[in-house]
This record gives sequence, structure tokens and C-alpha cells, in this order.
Amino acid sequence: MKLDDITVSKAIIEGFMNDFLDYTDMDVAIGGGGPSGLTAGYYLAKAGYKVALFERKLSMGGGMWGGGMMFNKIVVQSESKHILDEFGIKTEEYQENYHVADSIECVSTICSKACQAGLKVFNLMSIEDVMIHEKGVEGVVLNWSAVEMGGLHVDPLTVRAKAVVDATGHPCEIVKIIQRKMGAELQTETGKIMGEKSMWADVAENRIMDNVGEVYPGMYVTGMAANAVHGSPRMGPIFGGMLLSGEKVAQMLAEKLG
Ligand code: 48F
Repeated sequence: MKLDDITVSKAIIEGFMNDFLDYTDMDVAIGGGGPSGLTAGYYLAKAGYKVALFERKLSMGGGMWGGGMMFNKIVVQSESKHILDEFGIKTEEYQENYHVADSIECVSTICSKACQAGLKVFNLMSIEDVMIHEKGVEGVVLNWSAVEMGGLHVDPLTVRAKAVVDATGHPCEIVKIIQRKMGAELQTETGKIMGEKSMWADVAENRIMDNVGEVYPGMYVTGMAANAVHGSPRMGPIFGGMLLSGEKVAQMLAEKLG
């Protein structure tokens, strides 16, 4: 059958516009497609919430692809292995409590299962601001990453969400925007972003579970962003805390949204 180039263009434009229009209003907007954001998105979508994830880069996965120092393996502890099992990702026990997985299999599988569960991913878009009204954060302000990278003077577009999750990793970019623009009292020990501390996997992996949660009305943190906001250490290529914190923020939001 003869192919028409313009029909290909129309199919893409129409498909994308329909999705984008549909997601001008949603339950949860997640910023960042690393392991914590993808895991949160998977569990929320699986529970039936309307959830979109906005990722600045072309590909999902954040810091997971590269394993440790580009050795493409990751480690998870026993407590979090059920999440890799849920995704059907193979693990090998290295010694008691240390399980090794292939980072490429992890990212590709989590991303695929999250999309199939109903998570809508918009890649190549950056969250450059949030919409704050009476109740707190009520949406995100988006622009194409190319606009940001090109330093172009182009105004963004705004979409509404009942809750927003900062899963932007070490830079905790979305909470930083709130602190900078609102001078807001955050729900941390100091009322401010406390900053990530140096490597200490044992402490980091424990603290992250207390750090996950709401830090400003409507604004939640998960993953490495949670530790950065609350002043806890980093943990390097052990990924259990990323997965568990994604699962936990999804549970908290499900309770809140009902
Ligand atoms: O950094 P990242 O993987 O965050 P994470 O889920 O996982 C951290 C681990 O990878 C690792 C670690 C594990 O022990 O410490 O570092 O907490 O993924 C964050 C994603 O957010 C995107 C960024 O491109 C990356 O893919 N991102 C950052 N800022 C924005 C953003 C933004 N403003 N808008 C959209 N995406």
C-alpha cells in the first residue's frame, strides 16, 4: 500500500496533542524519570490514578543506566527486592542482603511496565516552575527542554495536578524553585532545603524512608531529592531506597487522594 508522508505527520501531531490536552488536568504530576519517579508513577498508575511524568532528557532512567561508575550493575538490599520481583527483573544474590541486577534491564523494564500500567510520560519537557494558589502547589509549569537549553525567551505552559512529586534527584529542582520564589517555610528541620550530605549508604537508605513525603502543601519529595531536601547522605549505586521511596510516595498520595 502507498504511504503518505503527510499522514504520518498528522498521526503524530494529533496523537501527541490529544495526550497533552488530556493531561492539562491530572491527579499527580511527577518531575523526573529516574528510578524513584518511575516507581512512583508505576504504583500510582496501577492504582488507577491519572498520573504524568515529565522528564527533561530524551530517555528515562536518570542515574540508573550507568550502575556504579559505568559498571552497569546495581545493588538492592533484601527489603526492596520485592519491587524488582514485581517488575519481573532478574536478580542474583551476591551475599546475604545484597542482590545484583542489570541496570539496563532495570531501566527498560521499569519504564515499560510503568507505561503499560498507565503512566503517561512526557519526555524532553522540563518543569521550570510550579503553579501555587490558595491551597499550595496546584500544578506545574512546563517548557521544552530545548527552549531551556537554547536559552530561548519563550513562555511556558501550565498544567493542573492535585499533587506534585519532586523526583529530580540530587538537585531537588522543584523544591528549590519553591524555596527561591516563595521564600517558603518547608516542612524540614530548618524550614529550608538542608542539602545532601556525603556518602553513607547505610544511613542514607534508612533516612530516605522518613524523608519521603509532603514538604510544602501539595508538594512531595521522593528518591534522592528527599534526602537532599532533608539533609541526609547520598548512597551511590545501591538503589533499594530509590525504589522503596517511589513505592512509599505512591502509597501516601493514594491515601491523600482517596
Ligand atoms: O537522578 P535520578 O536518577 O533521580 P532518583 O530517582 O535516583 C537517584 C539515583 O539515580 C542515584 C542515586 C541512587 O542511589 O543516588 O543518583 O532520585 O533522576 C532524576 C531525573 O530527573 C530529571 C533528570 O533529567 C533525571 O532524569 N530532571 C531533573 N530536573 C528536572 C527533570 C526538571 N526540572 N524537569 C524534568 N525533569
